[in-house]
Amino acid sequence: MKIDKNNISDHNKKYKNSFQNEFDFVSDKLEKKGIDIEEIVKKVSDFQVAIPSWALGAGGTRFGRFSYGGEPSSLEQKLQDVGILHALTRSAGSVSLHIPWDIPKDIEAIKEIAKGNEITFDAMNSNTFQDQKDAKKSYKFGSLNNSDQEIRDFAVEHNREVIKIGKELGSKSLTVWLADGASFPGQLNFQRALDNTHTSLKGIYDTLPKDWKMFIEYKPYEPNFYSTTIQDWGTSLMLANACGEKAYTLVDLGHHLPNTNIEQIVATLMYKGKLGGFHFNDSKYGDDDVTVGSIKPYALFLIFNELVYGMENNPNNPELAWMIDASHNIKDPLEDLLQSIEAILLAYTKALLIDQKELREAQLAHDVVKCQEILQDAYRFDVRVILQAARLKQDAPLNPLEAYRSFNVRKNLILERGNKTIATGL
Ligand code: PSV
Ligand code: MN
Ligand code: MN
Repeated sequence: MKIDKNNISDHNKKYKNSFQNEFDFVSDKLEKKGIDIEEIVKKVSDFQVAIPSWALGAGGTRFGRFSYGGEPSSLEQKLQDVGILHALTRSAGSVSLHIPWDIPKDIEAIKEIAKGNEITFDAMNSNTFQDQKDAKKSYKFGSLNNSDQEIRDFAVEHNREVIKIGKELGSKSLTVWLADGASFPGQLNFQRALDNTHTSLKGIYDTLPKDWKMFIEYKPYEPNFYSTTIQDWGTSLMLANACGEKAYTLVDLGHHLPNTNIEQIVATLMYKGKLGGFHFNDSKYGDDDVTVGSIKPYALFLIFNELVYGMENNPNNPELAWMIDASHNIKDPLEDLLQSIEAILLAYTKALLIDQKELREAQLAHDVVKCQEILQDAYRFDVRVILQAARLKQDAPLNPLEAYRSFNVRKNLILERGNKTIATGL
């Protein structure tokens, strides 16, 4: 199943007039504020977010999994799905693979399919939180932090293997997320667990190719409910600093305790040039992984304000590896990803509207009310037509979700792949 370009142009013809009226109106309004809409449109069209291979099927919870028809059951099909998202948005031009779920059987063939779908390979993810069939060692009591040297070596070796596969595919980074921790007090010696994690990460880092980066993810709890060895951004940053200049912290929006000020964490990491990766999702309670922007869109906007500021003012911080890390169990996974992409771009665009000079002046004048007005004025501005303009410029549909439905994408995927499908992944 591929998106037919003729369908896209028919779709756009249908909406072209109303789009143009709206665009002219918004462009005029922004001009009065001294903002060049074309500059914003350009930035929005350049923004690319990676799609994780494990979000293309319906996710499950520990209470069950409800499969969704037409889910991809092979890496080839996952790439096709990302190709569909990219054709509909032009903002999803890369995929993030998880090994061993996505081990390519024929590297060259996989690269060809990716190329045909205009997809590149973003960060590779290792998996030391599950035991694979017939595995020689078990991660039940930890992987990189394990008290058993042989298990640590086994986990380090797996990460090296992931780097090797990634190198062949053209990826340039490795993301390490660990489930390592303890479920009960006394189970683990915190200092030894941290020291083991440090040594193991260094063992992985030392085999990283010159032009690669390593991203260290943190998470306060789950699957362990008493302690997690890399529990927060401070621990991640400490380990990244201990590994070296190619190691960075990765912020996943769902990996914070409720009400944490994530925008401040982002600012702190960028100030030190150590924010490497970013996982988008939304949450109400914990690592809920629900659709981006579905619960706290204003918080997302405030985070983007810091990201935009950092991208403009912290040249020491590398370009960020953006990824959606959401998966859920009831929606069509592709529709959900389209909603997430839209929410990310909306928050980014609104953050681009903030007049940073004016904000700085208001801050220096301690005009607290004005500061808030400046932020909220940008947040309340309807920027949807700017996203449409970015898509139109790249021959993508003005309304991706509607196009997805009217092109009968899911129906065709079900016809091709069947109704009772299960994708590999979480
Ligand atoms: C588990 O919490 C998790 O959601 C992490 O965020 C990882 O990035 C992802 O799974 C894949 O391992
Ligand atoms: Mn994540
Ligand atoms: Mn997570």
